[in-house]
Amino acid sequence: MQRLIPTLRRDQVAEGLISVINTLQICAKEISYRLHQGELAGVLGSTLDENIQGETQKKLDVLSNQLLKDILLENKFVRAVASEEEEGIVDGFADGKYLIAFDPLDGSSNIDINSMVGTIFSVLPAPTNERSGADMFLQPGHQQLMAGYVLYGPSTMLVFTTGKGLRVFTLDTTVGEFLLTDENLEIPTDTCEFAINMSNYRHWQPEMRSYIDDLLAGETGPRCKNFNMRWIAAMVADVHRVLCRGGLFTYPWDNRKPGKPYKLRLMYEGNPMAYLVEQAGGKAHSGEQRIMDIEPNDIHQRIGVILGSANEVDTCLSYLQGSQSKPSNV
Ligand code: FBP
Repeated sequence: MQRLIPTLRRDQVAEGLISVINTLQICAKEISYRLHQGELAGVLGSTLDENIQGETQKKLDVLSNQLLKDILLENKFVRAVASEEEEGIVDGFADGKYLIAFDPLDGSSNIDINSMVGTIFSVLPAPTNERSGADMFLQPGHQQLMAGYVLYGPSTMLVFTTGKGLRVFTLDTTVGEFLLTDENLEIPTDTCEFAINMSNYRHWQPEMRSYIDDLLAGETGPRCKNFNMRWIAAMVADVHRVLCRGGLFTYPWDNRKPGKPYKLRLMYEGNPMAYLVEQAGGKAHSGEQRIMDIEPNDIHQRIGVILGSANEVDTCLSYLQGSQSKPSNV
């Protein structure tokens, strides 16, 4: 089986990006080790702090963030990093070519129940103009040079793209190496599976409720087929399932918190996942536009997310845009 770095060389990926992914996989192995040690490593549970998003920080959120930050900032190709756990960006090398945005441990509420979590990353070019600070990161997702995630599940997997399809590597713990296990994941165009936090039903727009109502109506409803639902409560794991066998994942607009209608973050959740999904033949939309075309206004900006099997994303959008003629059998 092929190892990570030779695969990238074969794909003629730029040396700087190879160096960055190499650094990321070093961090991933360390985080994976701590997670698999679980309670034995004494890192489960929460800190007494909240992150800048107002969410309780898990000890492993803090540890993963520190690891990624420290190790990435030693890489001479890294100009700066932005993290879910950091209010501002952290500068690296002044002549570094790349900006890395990451969610160090997505789905961290799953840690204490020994369920799946992951690290999500997005690599952008460092601007050559006068831009500095957080402004450097404010580029639309279609500028990403590389994006991916590490899924810490029963096995640890590294899934990423440099714009030439999706590569999937699995950590072989006997040799401590990521080995290529899938060359080119592709998302089926149609699906019978969806992922949404149903407990928010009453907070959604009527159009989203109507779309979900029709999925739930099954084969006797307007969609004329039965749909199954899955919700792992970690975007990284839900998107991984969508990449592996199709599906629709959404975290839509809701009105739970006045002025804060979205949950997921653009720079280190929406954009990297959108890049992967599109590379796998799927679609990723905010409900208003293609996610990768959004011009960001803040490194912690939140957006709506609807992604997955292309035809199902289109159907969902047709409800949201009020243009659906009741589908017969999509
Ligand atoms: P964190 O990165 O802070 O854990 O939050 C993001 C997230 O976990 C997503 O991965 C997931 O889709 C969503 O929150 C789950 O939200 P909910 O609490 O509604 O199930």
